[in-house]
Amino acid sequence: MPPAPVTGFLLDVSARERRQPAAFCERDLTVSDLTTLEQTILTDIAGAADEAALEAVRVAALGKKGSISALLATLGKMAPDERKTQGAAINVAKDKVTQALTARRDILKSAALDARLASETIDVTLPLRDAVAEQGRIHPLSQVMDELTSIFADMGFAIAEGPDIETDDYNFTKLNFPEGHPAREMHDTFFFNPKEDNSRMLLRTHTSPVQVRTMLNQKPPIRVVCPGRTYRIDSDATHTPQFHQVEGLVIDKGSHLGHLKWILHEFCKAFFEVDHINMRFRPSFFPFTEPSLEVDIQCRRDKGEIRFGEGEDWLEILGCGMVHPNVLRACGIDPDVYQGFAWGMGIDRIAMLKYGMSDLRQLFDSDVRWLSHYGFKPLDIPTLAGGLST
Ligand code: 2NM
Repeated sequence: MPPAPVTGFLLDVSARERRQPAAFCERDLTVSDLTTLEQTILTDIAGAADEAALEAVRVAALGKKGSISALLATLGKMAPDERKTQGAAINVAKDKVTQALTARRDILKSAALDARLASETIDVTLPLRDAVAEQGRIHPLSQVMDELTSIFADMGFAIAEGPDIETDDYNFTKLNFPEGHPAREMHDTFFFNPKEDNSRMLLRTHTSPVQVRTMLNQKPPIRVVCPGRTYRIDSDATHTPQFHQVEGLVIDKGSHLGHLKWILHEFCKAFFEVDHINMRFRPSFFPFTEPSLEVDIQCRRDKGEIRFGEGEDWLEILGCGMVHPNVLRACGIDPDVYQGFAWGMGIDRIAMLKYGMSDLRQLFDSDVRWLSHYGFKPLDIPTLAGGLST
């Protein structure tokens, strides 16, 4: 059986119901319906837990397809009288909903802000974390090298460097270590294999060959300091096969031991950052100087700490002397016109003393935990004016 023909009335109603919210068609609208709609929306507003939920309620009521907008759209089809009363009632409901939305939004906004303030607290008493670029550390040996060179540069010395691989001639012969002389055995030397002409290169056993190169290349007066890596076959608790030295050289017509003592005294005060220090000069022997001296500084050791300028102990820190005439001659300087003095000092041990390290080998371990404790910040560059180590 075919379906019964649909009457115009029924069709009309169903069409209206498809367009409009089911319970609130314009023809059915009563005061109590509007109140119910308004109540429903206000309840939804009050129940919206956050700003997104509130926005959904607003769209459902006041958006293009919202329930209140739909009611307002029906006004156009009403008789003028009806439009007046219904229009006023709907607009009152719309205003209430709008006000409720605004009030609820304010509450939710400030609640959201409170929640953020509670969860994003900053403890201003926490220590600053270094920027990535500032997390690296300068190795204490590099720091000490920088301290030494800034002290001597401040006194007017030039800084000179040379190669780690040297000739036998520059490392020994020109420094008055005669061929086959036992003095050469004082330095246990790393030699390379001999070349065809039987000469041998070596790893420099001291930085003195840099001074040889300076004397060969410059005319006096000379004031130079040479820091760098040095090598000797020696490995135990207090020696590493590679170590560091700084040597100094002054050559002029009237240079004498008094000048040398003043320079070393000023250097020690500046390096150990004390106003007063006692030094002791003892006679010694080096092939390249005559006379030769060893220098001790007075100190007190207690409980692993060392203090300078007081106490009963003496600490040997360097060797020095007047440059031997044979060395001057071998380096093209006339010893009847010029004279000079020189000194040499191991850096590793004085770095440990100054910064309270217990084991020499830690300097060469490349342990990043050790370095983050003993290392220096890259921008804290040592200067005499700004402080060497602080
Ligand atoms: C020392 C002790 C004494 C020294 C001598 C020279 C040169 F090249 F001028 F002859 N340079 N360094 C010297 C003098 C080094 O180290 C303990």
